[in-house]
Amino acid sequence: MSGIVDSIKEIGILPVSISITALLIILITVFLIIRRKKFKSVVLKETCGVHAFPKTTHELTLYLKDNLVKLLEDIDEERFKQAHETVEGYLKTISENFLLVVFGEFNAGKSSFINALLGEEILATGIVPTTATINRICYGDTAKQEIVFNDGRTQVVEDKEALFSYLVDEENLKRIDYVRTFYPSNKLRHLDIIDTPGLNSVFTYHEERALDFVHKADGVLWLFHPHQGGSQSEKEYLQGIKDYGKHIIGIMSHKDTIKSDEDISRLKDFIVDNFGDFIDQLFTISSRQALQSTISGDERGYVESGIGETEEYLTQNIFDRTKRAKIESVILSSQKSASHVSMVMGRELEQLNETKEFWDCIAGIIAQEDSSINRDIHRRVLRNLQFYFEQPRAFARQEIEKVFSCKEKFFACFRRKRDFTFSLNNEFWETLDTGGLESSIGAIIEHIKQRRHEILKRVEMELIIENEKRKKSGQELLGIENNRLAEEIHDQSPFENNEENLAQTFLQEDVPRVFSAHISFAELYGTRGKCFSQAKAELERMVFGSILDRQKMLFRHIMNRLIRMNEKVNNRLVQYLSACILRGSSDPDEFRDMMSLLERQKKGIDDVVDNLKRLCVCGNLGDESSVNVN
Ligand SMILES: Nc1nc2c(ncn2[C@@H]2O[C@H](COP(=O)(O)OP(=O)(O)OP(=O)(O)O)[C@@H](O)[C@H]2O)c(=O)[nH]1
Ligand SMILES: [Mg+2]
Repeated sequence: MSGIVDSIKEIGILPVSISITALLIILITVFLIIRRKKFKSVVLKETCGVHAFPKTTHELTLYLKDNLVKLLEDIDEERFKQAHETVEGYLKTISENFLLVVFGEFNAGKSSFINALLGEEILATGIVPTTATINRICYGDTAKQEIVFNDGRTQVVEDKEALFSYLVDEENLKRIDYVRTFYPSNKLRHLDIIDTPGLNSVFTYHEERALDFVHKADGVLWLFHPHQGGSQSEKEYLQGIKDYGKHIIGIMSHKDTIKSDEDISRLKDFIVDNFGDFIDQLFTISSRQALQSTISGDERGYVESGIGETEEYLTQNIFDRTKRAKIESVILSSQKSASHVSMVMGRELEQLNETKEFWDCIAGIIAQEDSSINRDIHRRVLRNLQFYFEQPRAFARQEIEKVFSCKEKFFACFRRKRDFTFSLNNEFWETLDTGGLESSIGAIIEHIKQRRHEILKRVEMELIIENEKRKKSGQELLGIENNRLAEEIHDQSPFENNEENLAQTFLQEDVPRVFSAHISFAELYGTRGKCFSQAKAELERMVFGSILDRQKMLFRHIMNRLIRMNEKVNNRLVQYLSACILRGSSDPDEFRDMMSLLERQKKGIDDVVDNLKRLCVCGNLGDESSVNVN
């Protein structure tokens, strides 16, 4: 025991701290391994139910099919069909060779670079646009070339000259799908290189076909000519390739034609400044020097040419791991397609959200304003009704006053001749044709005027006769002059100035009520049993009561009409918004369902994109030999 203590003492402080550090390192490493394992199982458990990282094309295909392809299939919308087909296309090629596609403007040095890379002049090169068709360079035990026709037939090419003269004919060119070049290079074991006709060359037909390889490419080499490069069209092509999520490696050729190292860095800087966003790396090489030194075994020339550095990069990233690189390429391309769909959906969701907010806001305002709008309408209508009914009210008041003042005057004149006044009164009202009142205000006015005139004449006659009698019998004459009474009665007529007003709007409907009240009054008054003030009060109650009822009714009617109008406007607004913006749906619930479906779909796709990103970034895909291309 004491031995152990002694030995600890002997070890001292420093070695103890070293052991603690070692222990910590071990613990952190164990923790990281556990975390990594956990991450792997979580990622794939959540997604494809596979508990290991996809080490085979089969596993990845399964994952993508079960998730991304299925999701895109379920979306079932025309505009996402292309993404669906693209991802399916990637999956179909997953077991095929890695496709390294060489693009660039014509004469940039594409074919020469491939020759330099493979160490033999297997492709034709030249200062005029040379590569007329797509050239696929694959592994073969022996070097040979064949033409693959559009119908699938193949024809072996005897020599380069024969091929060249065959391709000069444009008609022949149209019959060709591509030219296949077999070459025994280990670099080509699991990789095909595609040499393309230069962009902006004369071979437009095959140039277009070359662009078909943009999305098929697993890796892209872009050749820049140091003295001709930097065009806008190059930028556009590069942007297009980048949009497909492809890795692009930039190669500036013709290094041997650049005078000084300074110029080399200046030209490199120019390319990086202008195209740096598109390319992962930029290498400067002399294909001519590289090929020559490979053939002649000139090691110094080989190093000087710059091909070594390029080759090393390509070996590390592609040639030595083509199967992995292929999987990564499929992951990246699928991720790009899915991201695109997600982006489109995101934009659409944003728009729909804005619409929904706008819609909800309008609905809120309508709901809030409804009562205040109605209150406002209420006030306005009430005010107007007061105004409108002022006229019938005044009219009724005048009528009542007039009737009574006339009668009072008559009573004053004919204190002893009451019967006459009664008969006069009855006659006036009885002759009024109430049946046709509603249809013609003018007729009423005319009737009233005529009857008044007749009554006036008769009153005047009665007065004259009465006074004649009085004169004969020496009695006191009645104090009111005939014409003065006539004038007074005439002036009291409310119809003289109101004709126009009466003919207007709802006043028309109220006049008959006032008159029918008059008729009742006449009947009432005709019973003789009631005293004057009582009769007047009764008449007022009837007339004003009827006006008030009418007023209320009209008010209710106007209110209902306005509310209905308001509802119609609201409904129409909702319908408009629904029809125009809500993807053809006029049903708010349907709209909300659509939005949540879109949200769910986007979420599903985003999850897959996240997983694919993690696979690319964190995925230690292991060494090449562990990849099983099944
Ligand atoms: N000095 C020098 N010449 C080169 C180099 N690379 C290519 N060339 C020459 O440039 C010309 C065009 O080269 P190609 O390889 O045919 O160019 P390309 O891009 O394939 O051209 P197209 O097939 O017509 O699109 C040829 O004459 C080549 O010999 C280089 O690095 N140095
Ligand atoms: Mg070429």
